[in-house]
Amino acid sequence: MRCKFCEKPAFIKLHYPKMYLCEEHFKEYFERKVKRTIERYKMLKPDERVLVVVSGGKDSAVTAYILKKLGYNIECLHINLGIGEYSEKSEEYAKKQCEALGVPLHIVRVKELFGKGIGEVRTRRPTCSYCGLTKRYIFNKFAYDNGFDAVATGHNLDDEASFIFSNMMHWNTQYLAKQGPVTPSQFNGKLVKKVKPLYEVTEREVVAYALANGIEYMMEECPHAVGATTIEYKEILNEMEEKRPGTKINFIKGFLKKKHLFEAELQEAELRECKVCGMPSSGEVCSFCRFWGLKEPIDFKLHL
Ligand code: Q46
Ligand code: ZN
Ligand code: ZN
Repeated sequence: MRCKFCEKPAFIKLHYPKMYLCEEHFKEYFERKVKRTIERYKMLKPDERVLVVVSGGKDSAVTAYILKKLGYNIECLHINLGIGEYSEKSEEYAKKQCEALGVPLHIVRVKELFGKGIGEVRTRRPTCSYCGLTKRYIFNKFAYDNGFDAVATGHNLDDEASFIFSNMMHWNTQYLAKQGPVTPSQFNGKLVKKVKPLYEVTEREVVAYALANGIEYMMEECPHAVGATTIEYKEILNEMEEKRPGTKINFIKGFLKKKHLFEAELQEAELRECKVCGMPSSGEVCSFCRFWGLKEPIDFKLHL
């Protein structure tokens, strides 16, 4: 098969829209699509300082790569979760990726902060639940302490569609109301704006783009991800996508149109300042400080 736009052999067959593309035209297509996503949802202004959270995996690596290519002012943050060899390897990949891009990389290690890694805490809380809480707090506080205008994460279309699908299955309207490609800055800037530039590209396209650009990334899954139900939802959506190309993107777009229905149900908890760290919290002490038993805030300010 040949590329739709030139004589070169096809590098990829896209299912929606259905077409064959050579490597060069696929790169162009992917970059144009991400650029359009950023513009459509008004994610970033050209002069904003953006912190990209890089895990070592493909999605965040591609996010950093493409934002740099599109001319954004980016720096990267890697959070080493302290999950044994998995975290050591992930950090190595994050370093390689940022070196190849020529972008500053900051590293925060959970084990250095608390003496324990994710998965080593004795708690009734599920591992992924406090892992998520910890990551979200650290990247937001890091961005706030260092004056970044936005945090970019690598969530792709498959992640978003499966997340919305699973939350609909459980009618978690509170979560649904808060989902989207952009979360604006709130609470006097203490909650930094969050953006997802890969919101409209599929996982398959991200893998192909990484391959086309020689981006190396960590392929192993986190040991705690095994058996996660989100993987099952992804499989169901992939099956539907195969039968009806466009299922995922239409699902997401439909959701964004109807999101106001969930927003109407939203009971916004009154936010106040956490007594320990001063960051937004629904209770007297925020869930991060409570979980890790902090007595003083962690200061991530870089002393350059
Ligand atoms: S939440 Fe859970 Fe992930 Fe944290 S413990 Fe591993 S699988 S890394 S995206
Ligand atoms: Zn071509
Ligand atoms: Zn706190």
